[in-house]
Amino acid sequence: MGEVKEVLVPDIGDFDAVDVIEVLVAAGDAVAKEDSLITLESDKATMDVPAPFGGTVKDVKVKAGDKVGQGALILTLDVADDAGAAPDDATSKPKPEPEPTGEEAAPPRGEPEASGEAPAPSPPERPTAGGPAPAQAAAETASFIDPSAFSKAYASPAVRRFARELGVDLTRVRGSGRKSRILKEDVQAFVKRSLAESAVGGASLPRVPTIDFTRFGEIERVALSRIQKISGPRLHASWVNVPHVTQNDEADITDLEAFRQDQKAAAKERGISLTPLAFIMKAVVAALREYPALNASLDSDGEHLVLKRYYHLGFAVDTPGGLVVPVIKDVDRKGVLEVARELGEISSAARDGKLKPDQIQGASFTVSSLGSIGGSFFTPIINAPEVAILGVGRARTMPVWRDGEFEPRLILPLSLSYDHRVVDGAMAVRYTTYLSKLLSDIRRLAL
Ligand code: CAO
Repeated sequence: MGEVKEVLVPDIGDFDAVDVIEVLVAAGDAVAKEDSLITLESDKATMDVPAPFGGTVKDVKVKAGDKVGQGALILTLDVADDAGAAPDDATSKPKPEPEPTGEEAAPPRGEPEASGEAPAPSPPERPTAGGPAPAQAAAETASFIDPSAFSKAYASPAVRRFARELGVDLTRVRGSGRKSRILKEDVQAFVKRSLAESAVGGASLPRVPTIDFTRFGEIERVALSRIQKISGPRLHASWVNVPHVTQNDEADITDLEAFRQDQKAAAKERGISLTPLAFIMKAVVAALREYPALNASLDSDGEHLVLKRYYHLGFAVDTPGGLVVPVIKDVDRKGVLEVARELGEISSAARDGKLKPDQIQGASFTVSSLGSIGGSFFTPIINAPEVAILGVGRARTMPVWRDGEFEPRLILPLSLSYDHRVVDGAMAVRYTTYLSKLLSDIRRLAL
């Protein structure tokens, strides 16, 4: 059994009572000289206190949440005989680490580089040639923290080390810890996100600046939902990979609406909510039959179009957890009432989070209807590798010039986004014109 030594909080510059935010060791742990023991946090920064010598932790005297000042007892160490240099002063300077910039390898301004009398803290990467001699270590323990380096640190040295190992520029990482401190998980999330982004198209994209909004006012950070985390990268992949063009058009659904109102009560008796969307889906499929290139996917060889002989329509559902896109299969083989029934059942399963895997797969074309909420035209993002998506806005009664006079007509806004590699503008507008005709005269749907 070696000698038991106390490890005290070293001089921490102008700060006299700082929070202990992490205790990195426990009784019984073997620590080497310079291993981090605890992490302290002031108003502006965090730093680790390293072990001044190696040994076995005997008794930890602080816990997370304590406030400590210079000279406070951190822990006692059972110092092994061969534990390396054991300075007389049982404190070791904390290790604030400067931001990982190009200046990192250089000693702090005005500090002699590797001098035995180094007065200011140095980053751990700095060559120590086997560690300082006892006299130097003693001199270092008597030194002050450089307050400017301290105030620059927004992550613990352990996290900085972790970030450096992964080549992560911490200035681009948003901290989720208290006072926006960057945690290890933030670095991991940043790496994951970067990998996902670079997988999109292989090229790196210009970056949106990372801003500390707390500089401008109060903020609240809310976690994205599971669905948002899944759908976000897919939407992004489509947006950056597929050259989108959106064709806006309108359909006069006055007659369709009159027919729907006529049928609504009877449908309701059968437990079916007969909304315009069921008619729109039937019309979409009839138009896809005329323009099969919109019910297709670009082959991964980039030289073929895969035309689908099935008509499975995805439809966007707004759920409490975010956007999901379930699928109604074989819309061409179902009647309007059957489609309406499935729309109701599947969208409530989606809202309850009860969709089965086969209900969210296999779409050949997607419809995104915001009509029950409001709005007119918008740019829906293609559900790639599909090549087109129809956005539907809210129908409004508008004055329409017909037979020499204005008539109030119910007009439905339509927005078709298409992959311009596959569909050209002429085909897109032919498709929406055809679709508009079908919706304006639903007798055509029966043909
Ligand atoms: N114009 C005017 N009224 C419309 C309409 C339109 N285009 N579409 C629906 N309505 C009306 C319906 O007729 C119904 O009224 P009535 O009961 O009087 O008939 C009411 O709005 C509610 O419809 P609904 O929402 O129950 O049914 P729906 O078939 O129109 O829509 C669904 C189903 C699942 C598509 C919808 O609930 C939904 O989630 N929409 C949001 C989709 C979305 O978020 N898209 C964006 C994706 S990109 O972020």
